[in-house]
Amino acid sequence: MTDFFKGIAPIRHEGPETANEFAFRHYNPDEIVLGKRMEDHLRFAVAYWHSFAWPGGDPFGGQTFDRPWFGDTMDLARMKADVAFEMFDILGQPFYCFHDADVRPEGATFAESKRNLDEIVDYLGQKQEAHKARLLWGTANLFSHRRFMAGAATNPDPDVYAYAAATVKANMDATHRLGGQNYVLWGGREGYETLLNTDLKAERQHAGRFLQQVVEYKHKIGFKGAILIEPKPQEPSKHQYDYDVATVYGFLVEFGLEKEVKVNIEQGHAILAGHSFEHEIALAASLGIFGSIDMNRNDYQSGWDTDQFPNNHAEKALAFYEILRAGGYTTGGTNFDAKLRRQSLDAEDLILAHVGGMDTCARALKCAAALLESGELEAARKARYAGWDTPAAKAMLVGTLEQAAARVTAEGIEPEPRSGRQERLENLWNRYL
Ligand code: XLS
Ligand code: NI
Ligand code: NI
Repeated sequence: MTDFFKGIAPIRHEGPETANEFAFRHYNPDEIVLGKRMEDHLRFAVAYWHSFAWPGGDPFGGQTFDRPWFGDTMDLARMKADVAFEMFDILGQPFYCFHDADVRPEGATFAESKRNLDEIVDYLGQKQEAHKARLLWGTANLFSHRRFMAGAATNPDPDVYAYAAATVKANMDATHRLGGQNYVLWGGREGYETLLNTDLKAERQHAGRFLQQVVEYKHKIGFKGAILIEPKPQEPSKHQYDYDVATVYGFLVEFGLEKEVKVNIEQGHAILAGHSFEHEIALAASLGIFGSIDMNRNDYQSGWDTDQFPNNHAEKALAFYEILRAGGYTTGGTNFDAKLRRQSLDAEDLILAHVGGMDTCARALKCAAALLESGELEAARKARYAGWDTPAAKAMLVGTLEQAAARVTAEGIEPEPRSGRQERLENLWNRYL
């Protein structure tokens, strides 16, 4: 035991009326929602990078957090893992996620970095045996080190492609060994700053081939989890090749991977792309590529990916409604890709940020489930498209343009505009919040 969280007992569900800060008001793992335990619906994960590796810097200043495990020795990496699992025990969430760079010190050579990773993965494996938390997904950090400044798989230097391949292979092996349920690729540097020095066509081809190789390797080692791409439109790159769900889907089809790869959708990234979170989820579900989510929120004025903890259940309810409508997660989950504000220095802040985030999501899930169960919104949606249930309408979709056109004169069609009833449906939503 470390003494980082000293005195903080495991968080329990006490209900909405409790005055206890260190309690769940809405998250009740065993409560049944639409026939399934809440824990199994939400599948919460803690992100190692924000909670245990991030020092609290911003573009104007460095480290604000003073954590006893900061540093780059293996002993400190083990202490970090100890603290992480102590937090997982306090929160009781079933999963966590990491990048290689979060859990192990960088070595002087690739071989040393790999040795460090393997050693810490053994340690995490022992931790998993003694504790509840399991790996939701692993990933490689292909964006922090300067070697990746011009991209990983899309780097103009083929040596960096090789280095990225070695890094991803090591991380897929690590994820597989820990029984991870997914492997994520976020292409933070897979894009460009200026077209003046960029061969856009070659870079996209290399990224596509890289992803095919990842999928081939997954099958070779018998990894049963899902491969997930995490779309983001920009930041750090000016233009990123995996802009949003629609762009990623086009990319997957181009490289024959739409049946092999799904998406990990992040709230903040959806907003940066000019979409709503629920739009991205609904689109992915309709394309058959919905995998998992990174839960957070942006600051709505700054226009950055600020990775804040969610605190607005009404907003998240729309997202969970789409997840429920899609049948829920399979291998995916709700990963808090969220970090404290840099002034939130205390161990308590780390716990309470997650408690608030988990409660926000649980409350959102309950609202979404109640509305789905009532069938009211689905009935309204169905009624709006009811015209398509007629044989004449269906026939148009298999016939020709001329046949569809001919109906207008033959049947004397003059379309009758109908209300979309948006405000009525918004009022309906509000009754369930
Ligand atoms: C950054 C991304 C990153 C991925 C994992 O914006 O969200 O944290 O989730 O590499
Ligand atoms: Ni993310
Ligand atoms: Ni992000």
